[in-house]
Amino acid sequence: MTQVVLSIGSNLGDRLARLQSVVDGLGGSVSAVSPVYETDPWGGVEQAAFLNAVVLAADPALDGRGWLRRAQELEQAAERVRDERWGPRTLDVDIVMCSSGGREVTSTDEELTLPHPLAHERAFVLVPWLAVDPAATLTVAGERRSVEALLAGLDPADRDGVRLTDAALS
Ligand code: A4P
Ligand code: MG
Repeated sequence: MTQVVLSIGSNLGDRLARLQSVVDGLGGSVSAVSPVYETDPWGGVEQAAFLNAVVLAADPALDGRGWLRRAQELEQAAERVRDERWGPRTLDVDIVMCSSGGREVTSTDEELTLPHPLAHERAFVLVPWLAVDPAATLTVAGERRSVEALLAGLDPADRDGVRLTDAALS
């Protein structure tokens, strides 16, 4: 059994519908879904605000690569065009972390880096993740850290750029 934490985001078109397509596409594998947040763009590209959420999912048949394939299929279904790095997108599905048999899976492969190398710096990942799993932990530079502490260590301006919305994924 592998469990994953997925970060999902959209800033093009019907953003909420794009996020919902992930929950629908994963169906019975989904174990929890965070609230939806509107977030200032991260990464220095001038672009519209994102909607972001975090989905927890589990599937006995998928390993890390299998999850990456599922994530890319969901992006393709949302007509994602790979254009500018960190630029606008209909749907982005990133694997924040993956665990198998209760142990965190690590990978330094460029194709699939686990845990996601930038997740700990991104309030748009940490805020929804903490909301859906207050006890969440993430390994950063070989050290297991609570998501709560990682979030507390970010620039307050980054945290303020992540705003809870009334929208909900079902
Ligand atoms: N890849 C490696 N590891 C992973 C992983 N753990 N999960 C590879 C997903 N993919 C992983 O991704 C590039 C390659 O990363 C893939 O081929 C995959 O094999 P991509 O999605 O094709 O390209 P990208 O998304 O433009 O680049 P990148 O670096 O993945 O960007 P991010 O990290 O996805 O960031 N601001 C806000 N507020 N909210 C957002 O959601 N998203 C981004 C995109 C930028 N700014 C944002 C947001
Ligand atoms: Mg991505």
